[in-house]
Amino acid sequence: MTDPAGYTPPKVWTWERENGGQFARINRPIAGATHEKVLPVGKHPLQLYSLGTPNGIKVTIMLEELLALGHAGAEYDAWLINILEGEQFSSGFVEVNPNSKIPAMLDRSTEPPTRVFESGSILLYLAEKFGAFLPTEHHKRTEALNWLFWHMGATADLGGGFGHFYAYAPEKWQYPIDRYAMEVKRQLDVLDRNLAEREFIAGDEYTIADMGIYPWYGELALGQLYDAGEFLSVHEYRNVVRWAESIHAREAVRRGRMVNRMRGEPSEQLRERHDASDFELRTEDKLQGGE
Ligand SMILES: N[C@@H](CCC(=O)N[C@@H](CS)C(=O)NCC(=O)O)C(=O)O
Repeated sequence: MTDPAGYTPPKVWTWERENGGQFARINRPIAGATHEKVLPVGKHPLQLYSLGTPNGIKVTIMLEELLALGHAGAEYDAWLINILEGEQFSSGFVEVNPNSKIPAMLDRSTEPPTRVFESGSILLYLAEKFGAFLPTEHHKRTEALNWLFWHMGATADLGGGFGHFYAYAPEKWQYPIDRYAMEVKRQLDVLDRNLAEREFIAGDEYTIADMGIYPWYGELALGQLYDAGEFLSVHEYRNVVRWAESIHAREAVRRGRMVNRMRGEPSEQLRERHDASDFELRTEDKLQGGE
C-alpha cells in the first residue's frame, strides 16, 4: 500500500491488481463480461438480479410496497448476485446491465422483454408501470423527481466516498474521511431542513423518493450504516431520524430489507425471493429458533 502523503501520481496510471481492500479482487478498469453464464429465470413477470445493499433494497422495498397495495403484476423473482464473487460480470448479467452493478431488472411482461438498470430508473419504471408512489399532479410529481434525482447523485458521496474511506479502505486516511464526512453531514442537513416542513421527502405523500433515500440516509440516521452514527452525530438530524423511523416501521420495508440480504441476523436474510410465502418460512424459522 502506498503512503498517501508520499504518493506522486505517475505520468500514466496503470492497473495494479494487488492494490488492497476487500474489493480489490473484483474491481477492474474495464467493462464487459469476464465469463459466460446465463441468468436464471423464474415464473414471475419481473426478474430482479440484485443484492441486499442500499441500492438493492430500494427496489425490493418498492416491489413489496406495490404488492401490499394489491398490484399482483408486481410479483417478482429476486435472484442473488454475489458481487464479491464477481457475478455481476457474467455475460447474462452484462446483457441486462452493461454497467455490471446491481440492481438490474428484466420485465418479461413486455414483448420483447424490457431491461432496466440504475436503481433510480427502476424505481421510476415501476412507479410509471403501476401508477403508484409518484404523484400525477405537476408540482408534486416534479418535486418527487427532484429528490429522486438528487439522491442518485448524493448517495455516491455517501457510499463510494464516505463509506468507502471510513469503513472499507484498508487504512484510515484523514483527508478523504474529512472531505466526505463534511459532504455527508451537509446532505443530512439538507434533508433535515426539508423534513422540518413536510412529512415525507417530497411532501405529504410517500413516494419513490422516500424509497430511494431511506436505505442510504434513513439507515445512516438510525445508526445502521457503516457503524457511523456516533461519528457523524446523526441524532442531531432530528427530522431525518423521525422520518427514518416512520419508514423503517412499514411492513413492506421490513420485507424489502430482507430480500437478497447476505449480512446481519440469519432470520433477517432471504437470500432469494420467489413467492410471498418465502417470508413466512423465514419467520417460522425464527419462531422455532432454527436459523
Ligand atoms: N448508480 C447505481 C449504483 C449501483 C451500485 O453501485 N451497485 C453496487 C452495489 S451497491 C455494485 O453492484 N457493485 C459491484 C461492482 O462495483 O463491481 C445504481 O443506483 O443502481
